[in-house]
Amino acid sequence: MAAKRRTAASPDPRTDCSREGLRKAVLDNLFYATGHAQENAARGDWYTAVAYTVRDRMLKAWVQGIERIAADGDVRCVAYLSAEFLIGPQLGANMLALGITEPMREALASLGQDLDAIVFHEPEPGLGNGGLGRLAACFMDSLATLGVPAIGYGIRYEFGMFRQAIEDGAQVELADKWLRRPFPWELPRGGQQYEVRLGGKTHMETAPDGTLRVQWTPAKTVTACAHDIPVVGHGGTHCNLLRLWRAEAVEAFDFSTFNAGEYFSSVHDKIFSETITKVLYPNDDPYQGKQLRLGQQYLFVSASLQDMLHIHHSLGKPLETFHTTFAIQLNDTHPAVAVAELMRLLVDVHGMDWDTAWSVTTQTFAYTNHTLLPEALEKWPLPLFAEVLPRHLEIVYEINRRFLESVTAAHPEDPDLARRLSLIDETSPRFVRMAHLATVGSKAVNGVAALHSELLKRDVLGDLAAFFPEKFTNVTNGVTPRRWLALCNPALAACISNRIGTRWQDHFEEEIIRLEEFADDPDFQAQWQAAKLTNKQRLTHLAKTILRVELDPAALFDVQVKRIHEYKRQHLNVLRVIALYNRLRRNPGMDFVPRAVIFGGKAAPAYYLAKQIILLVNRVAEVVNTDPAVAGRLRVAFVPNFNVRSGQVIYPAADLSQQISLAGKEASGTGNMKFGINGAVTIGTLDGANVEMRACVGEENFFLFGLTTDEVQAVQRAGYSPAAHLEGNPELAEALDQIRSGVFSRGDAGCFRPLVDNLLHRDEYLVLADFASYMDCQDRAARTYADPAAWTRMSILNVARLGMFSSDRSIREYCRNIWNVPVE
Ligand code: F58
Repeated sequence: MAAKRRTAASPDPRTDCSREGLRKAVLDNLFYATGHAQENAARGDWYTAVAYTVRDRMLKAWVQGIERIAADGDVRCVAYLSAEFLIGPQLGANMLALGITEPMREALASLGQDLDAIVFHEPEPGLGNGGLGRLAACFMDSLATLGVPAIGYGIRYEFGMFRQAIEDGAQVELADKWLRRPFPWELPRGGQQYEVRLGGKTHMETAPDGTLRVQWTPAKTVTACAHDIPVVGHGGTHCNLLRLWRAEAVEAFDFSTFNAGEYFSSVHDKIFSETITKVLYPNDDPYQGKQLRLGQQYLFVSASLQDMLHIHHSLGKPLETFHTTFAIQLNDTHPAVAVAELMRLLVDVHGMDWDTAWSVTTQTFAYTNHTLLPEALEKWPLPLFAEVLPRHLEIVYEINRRFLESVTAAHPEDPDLARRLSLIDETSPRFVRMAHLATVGSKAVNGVAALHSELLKRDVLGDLAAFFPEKFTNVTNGVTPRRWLALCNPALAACISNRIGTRWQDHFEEEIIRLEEFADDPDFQAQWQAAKLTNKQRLTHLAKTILRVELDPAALFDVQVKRIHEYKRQHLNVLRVIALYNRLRRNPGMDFVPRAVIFGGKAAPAYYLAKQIILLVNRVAEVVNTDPAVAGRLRVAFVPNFNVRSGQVIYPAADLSQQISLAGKEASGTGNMKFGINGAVTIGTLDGANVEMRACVGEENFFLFGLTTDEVQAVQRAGYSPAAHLEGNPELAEALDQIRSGVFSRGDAGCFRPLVDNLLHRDEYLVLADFASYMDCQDRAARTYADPAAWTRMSILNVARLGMFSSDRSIREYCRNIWNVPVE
């Protein structure tokens, strides 16, 4: 009663969302959280004060969310296990979810502060490599928005994805010290700590009840400490949890050695423990087996499962019903050791019989695959696995023994099948195949786009899919329309909301289609174009300040931002730029649609050819941007350090989205969707989710080129000869020749030799085979762009018809078809 009376009279200063309330709270936090008075506060202090003010307003929903998970055993909770969560800057997204952006903007303006500048100041937690980690973050946003109880479990890397600098055209990696200042969105949870064992030996022991149990004597034990980040859904009522684990030494010092004077060995254990979660591995593909990485995977998996068992136990439910409390999704195979770990916890620690434990396990897990590159399938060398996880190897062997027995019994006619399906790759050296472990231990396996799921069944996991046909399914990826439209593109969002209201923000599929009827409306088209221009000016400003490259906002903004990889074919794009440049030089008076070609993306530090591609882009930019013959009609820019934050500026500014991977290589892609819902038209191959996007927007609203997956396979079977494509294509031959002879390397003829030789003699990703078709398609795109009404219509129809690519739709499908969790 008393509390109610206070609400009526004076609102709680920690939850008041009025302009005046926010203003007071920011000043209060400025003083008490940063120790600064208004006069001498720096931008970072204002950021901290605003962040704490917003966090206070999330805490009620946050605490209720945790209580709901811990108290309501009737609703199955989703546990999303992912080694990466690329959550991006939090402040803007959280204000949007709570609906307090505008009052906060006004409150800060009254204090002489600019909200946008403060939002832009926030360091970004780069806890992921790319698409896979960002997908996990979009899914967390959708789970909270749909009110599905969920915990995201992952790793709190001290150093996230490296910061990319470009020095003299080349990528340089710098450490990402995102925790230099305290991260205001996390709460360290002293109460949630679990011990995780590593290494050592196993032996049998007789339990008090007379049964034999395996005992694991580890070589080391480390503590996993929980750090919780709130994930608030749109509207602010539902809040879920992202629980990231940090490794800590069990004992800070081994005092016996310390006392003996061996200072260094005494701190060694502490250093080893804390190393486990020190740094994110920056390789997006192919997979590399490193002992520390297996340690990272196991640490977060073991701590997460112990945490779930603790929650399940606190609900008073019997262990046999664990799968009714949690549905665990394995985001790729990085957490797949969870299958063996849950078996160990149930059998070794809790004394459950193997068959019951296996039944619980296989009803708990589901596995999402994210790749079509066979070399990216994770496999661990047996000796390494045995050294880090001796008990788990025994469990894997036992799972495999039983599984292969069933394989041989079911298919006596195919004696080789057991070898192909085995969890162990018996080639020398021997490996544990993590995708096989994940598949055998899960009740569902999905790919991330329709084509990908088909190719998984046909090729990559063909034998497993034939053996478990009922497990294999598809859930096409999606992206959150909150961050990837409402937040990053306020100009277009306002234009949309003026016509169809704001309900599209959390009912995207249902509502956004209503834009279709305005596609030819001249007023709407004019507003649409104005919004795009605003966004292009924003990117122009960024390019000017950080790159000193002058872009023309009237030019066609033609953008390829994503990890740099040969299969994604940024070099196809560069060859095209060189060919355009040559055309302009040869014929300066030609009719030419001005273009700004923008690149961005990181290369894995040890990926030599990807780094050559970055250097080539920058060298081509150097030549093209300074050549008076092209007179600014063609510009090339490489935006350094592409990440979530810069993505939020780049996607909204694009006219043309480059999705040009070789068909059959990109599992889905999600950048394609982010561009699309921001009004960019796609030029792309029939790869990943491009296929479904094209079907949705209509073939007349998509620039298609290139070989299909089947054609690619046919070409490769017949014996592909890259050089053959030079004969009929003098533009291509000229471009390659220029790269080779030093035109784009300041006369150094050897500089790009590895890249050119690779294209001429190997060209695994058929760049030369698709070049002619790509050039033609680019010409079609330019002609269409020259007609603003036709282009704008395409742009509007792209947005209107991409409703299904909201991650809300993906999550509904997971809930219904995989997790068996109720959703509205
Ligand atoms: C990506 N994979 C796919 N892996 O390449 C992309 O097509 C898909 O849209 C996306 O997943 C989401 O499903 C990807 O990003 C990684 O970054 C791994 C990180 C850890 C090491 C191995 C690669």
